[in-house]
Amino acid sequence: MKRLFLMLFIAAVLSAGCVKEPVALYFEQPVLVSTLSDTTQAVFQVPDIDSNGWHHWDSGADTISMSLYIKETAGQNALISGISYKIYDIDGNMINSKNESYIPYINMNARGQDTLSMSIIVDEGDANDLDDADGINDNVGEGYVSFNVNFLDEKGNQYSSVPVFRDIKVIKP
Ligand SMILES: [Ca+2]
Ligand SMILES: [Ca+2]
Ligand SMILES: [Ca+2]
Repeated sequence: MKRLFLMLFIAAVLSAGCVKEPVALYFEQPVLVSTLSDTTQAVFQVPDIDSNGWHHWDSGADTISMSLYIKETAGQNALISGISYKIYDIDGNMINSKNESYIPYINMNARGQDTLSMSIIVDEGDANDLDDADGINDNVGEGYVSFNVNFLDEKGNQYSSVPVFRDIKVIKP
């Protein structure tokens, strides 16, 4: 009889624990936090190859590789499907964006960490947009680049990390 009472007690405790389950579900999604390895202003030296000024469709461009340190903080496995970046002018207008997909996806274990790199390309068109946005057409401009890490949980739900920003500048070399 005592044993039966004990079993009922345990069952009661277990079922009481289940009541909290909907709250726990909220925590079942992976969370990826990303930080830039280098947060200093990145200076792009974009050549004006034909010397007619920076223009869209002209071939001058500069590329800088940027590294993102990525950490899973919610204790859930994740799959990284890609990184996207956006370039903004000094007023916050988006002037370009690019996605890099990882095939196959990169496994990120719960509480795991990884470092991923992405090449940021600023061409003459981007350089001209950044230059002109500050109101002075002087072949110097500033803006921002933002990064999002795109990932899935083990059920296939898709998420994106909170974007991180880095200051950028364009000059003619
Ligand atoms: Ca040009
Ligand atoms: Ca210009
Ligand atoms: Ca300018």
